[in-house]
Amino acid sequence: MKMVIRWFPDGDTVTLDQIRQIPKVSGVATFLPDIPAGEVWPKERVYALRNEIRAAGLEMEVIESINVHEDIKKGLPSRDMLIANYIETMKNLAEAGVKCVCYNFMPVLDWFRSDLFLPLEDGSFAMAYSHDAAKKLTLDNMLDSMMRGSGDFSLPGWEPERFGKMAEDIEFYQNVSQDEYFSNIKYFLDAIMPYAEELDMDFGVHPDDPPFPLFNLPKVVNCKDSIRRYLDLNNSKRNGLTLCTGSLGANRGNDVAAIAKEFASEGRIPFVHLRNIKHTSDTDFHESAHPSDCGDLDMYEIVLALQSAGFDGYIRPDHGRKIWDEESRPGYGLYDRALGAAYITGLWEACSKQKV
Ligand SMILES: [Mn+2]
Repeated sequence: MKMVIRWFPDGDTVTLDQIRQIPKVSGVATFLPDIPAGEVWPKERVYALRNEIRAAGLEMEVIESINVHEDIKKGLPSRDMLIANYIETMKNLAEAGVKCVCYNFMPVLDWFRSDLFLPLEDGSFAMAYSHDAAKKLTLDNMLDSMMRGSGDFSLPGWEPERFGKMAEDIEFYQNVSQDEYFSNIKYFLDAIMPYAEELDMDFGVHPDDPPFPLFNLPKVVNCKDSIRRYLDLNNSKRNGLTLCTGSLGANRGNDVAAIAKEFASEGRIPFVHLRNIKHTSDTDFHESAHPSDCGDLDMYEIVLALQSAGFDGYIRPDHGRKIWDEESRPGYGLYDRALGAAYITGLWEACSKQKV
């Protein structure tokens, strides 16, 4: 197992030198945020980023994410050219030593929270989701609440370049069935997986976050059955899952440890986002500190399931709370994620030493 921390090259409040000092962290999960979806990531930019990270004593083996252009998701004729660009980016990344890519296939909207800084009892702040509140939002309200909530920080997946066409895209998908959507996913996977094989590059699709439908958009990966369906679209072992415990755990019907065990034992989990959440109703939750007792997920069971299934990929602590008055991008400050990393390291060691 290798531990990484997500790092934003466009003015992160957290420095590579700080990340380097978190025990057991070997690298970062990062990306080139200014390159629009569908364009090739130039080799020199990829190498410059890799060299900056290496100079700080860290590795760039995980990319999160290469965004998939909406035309690919829609299955438009332009997808072939866009997929060719995607494959060029894969080649440039592989050459620079990248081994794992986290991406998602969610239509139009990436992750969403109704509150980016909900005050908790202990004085910390966490991201929260209310399904009733979310269902009442118009698209404009939603964009406004995410942009206002994040202050001056850019949010991954909420790049302003996407906003202009969102309303039109939502309309488009009203006539796209779940089956049609999955055939568009298959087209993409069948095109890129031969290259993933050749380049020794694992792909982990990120689950829908939250796992509930909004604006009647197709859902992709939100439970064991849909994970199975997604992985069965292309049987390459490189076609895997990013096990995001918070995203899957937001649906109370999901047994995250069982999902971890089943898919890790098949070698289909290259990357894990470990985070805990506390439900306030069947659909509503706020994110919590990483330890099991702080939320509803049994992190010990999940780590044990991964280990016993032979998991040997990358793990990162996921979103942290805002603590100790830190100013940062929501979910991505230093302090609570460093606490999460230390906790995961402890759990990992304890689980591995208790095994007979
Ligand atoms: Mn995640």
